[in-house]
Amino acid sequence: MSEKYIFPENFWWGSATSGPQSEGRFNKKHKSVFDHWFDIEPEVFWGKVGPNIASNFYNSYKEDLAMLKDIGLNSFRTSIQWTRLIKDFETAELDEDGVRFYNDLIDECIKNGMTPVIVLHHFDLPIELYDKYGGWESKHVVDLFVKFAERAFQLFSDRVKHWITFNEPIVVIEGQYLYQFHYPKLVDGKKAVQVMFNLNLASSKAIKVFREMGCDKEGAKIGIVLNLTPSYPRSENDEDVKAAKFADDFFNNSFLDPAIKGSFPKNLIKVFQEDGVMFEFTKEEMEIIENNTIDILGVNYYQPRRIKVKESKYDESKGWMPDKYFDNYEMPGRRMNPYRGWEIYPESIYDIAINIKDNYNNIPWYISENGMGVEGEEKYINADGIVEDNYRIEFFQEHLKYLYKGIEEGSNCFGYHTWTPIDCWSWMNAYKNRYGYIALDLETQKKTIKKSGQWIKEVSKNNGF
Ligand code: BGP
Repeated sequence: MSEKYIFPENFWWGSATSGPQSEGRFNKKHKSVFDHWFDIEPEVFWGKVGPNIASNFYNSYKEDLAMLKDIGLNSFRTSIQWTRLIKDFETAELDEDGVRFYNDLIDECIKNGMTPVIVLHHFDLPIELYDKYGGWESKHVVDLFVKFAERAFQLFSDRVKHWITFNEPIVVIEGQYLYQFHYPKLVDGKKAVQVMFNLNLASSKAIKVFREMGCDKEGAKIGIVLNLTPSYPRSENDEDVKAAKFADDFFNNSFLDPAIKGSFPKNLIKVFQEDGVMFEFTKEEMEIIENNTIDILGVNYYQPRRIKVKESKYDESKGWMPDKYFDNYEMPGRRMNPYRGWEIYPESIYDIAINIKDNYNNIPWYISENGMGVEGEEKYINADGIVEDNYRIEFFQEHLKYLYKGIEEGSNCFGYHTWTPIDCWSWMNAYKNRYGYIALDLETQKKTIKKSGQWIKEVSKNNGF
């Protein structure tokens, strides 16, 4: 690898947050599943801190966006909350204050020279739609989402040229239907598989409407953000390799394939059919998925997945679970981020880049999240009051070097966004681990640029380091 890393022209140096994690619930007329969960069970959230105030972005977006400009960012991703923009979910009647807020936010972003990237769903299903219809289990909810998407395109696509249907749809399945970290913490593999199909369908239907409205003709692009966790087998032994392939199909390719190739991985469908958990679909729905693939892909990368053949006894009491086909493997000597409990393995970014190039038509893509959550950053505050987060700078540099190598070998990557610009609310972990370029004092809401914020400014200016 070379010693200077200069990235392609017009490269995106940016950062991402989401509506529910930054705005606070101010003036929001509806509750998302997370709002509701916090209202009924605040004790499950770290320090009993919920999304009510979050990072106060609803009130401070002007100052916040000016700070992002200050640290050199040229692009910024957030999400529109369905529960803020829409007053009546059935008719998609608009909430006037929601319209005003997102209009101003987008204008302000552009005024500050940052390309806005707008997501339509970041884990924030309206609770009413879960209670009434079972949320993503229901095809009616899929259609209501499409109505919401259509409204957003009508309102903002004159200025927003990069749209994302879903952020990390597999996490909805893992959190809500398999591993109990999203409300209402079900363990139901069959429903999980139906939701896998329905979320793919919702994304494709929204893309279809986007193109029917002619947004693409006005130069706008649409895609999806997937958290790719490449599965590495414990050994080259056939059984380990097969287990890793299944994990890849279930956790990554179940969205990557439909989004880019318009079809589901064959082996996965075979397993679903043989195990009696196949999703319900019509021929027409499958054609919608086939014909409405994405223009751009966002990849959130935090950690790899290490897999071995199933050795533990499968717990039948849980019904069908993907875990029937693999065990997670704790590789000896792996490097960990102890605060988040995630392995640090920057090499994966290169593997992802090459996989997209070789197996996914070298579609234009970008890193839409990469970051390191650290607890207790106060202890790194220096005499000037600045968090000296050298570990974060090193983390970014290491990942960028592998991204660079992938680009050098022809992968079509156009940007690098970190998670997150300003410390924000992290679901059940609330404000335990901080990820930002900018520190947030939760008591006073004061925001201070960290050393990594000064660092990215230089990187962005030089288009590399
Ligand atoms: C991603 C999500 C983000 C964000 C990030 C950090 O999975 O898209 O919403 O929260 O991970 O993870 P966490 O907040 O769980 O530490």
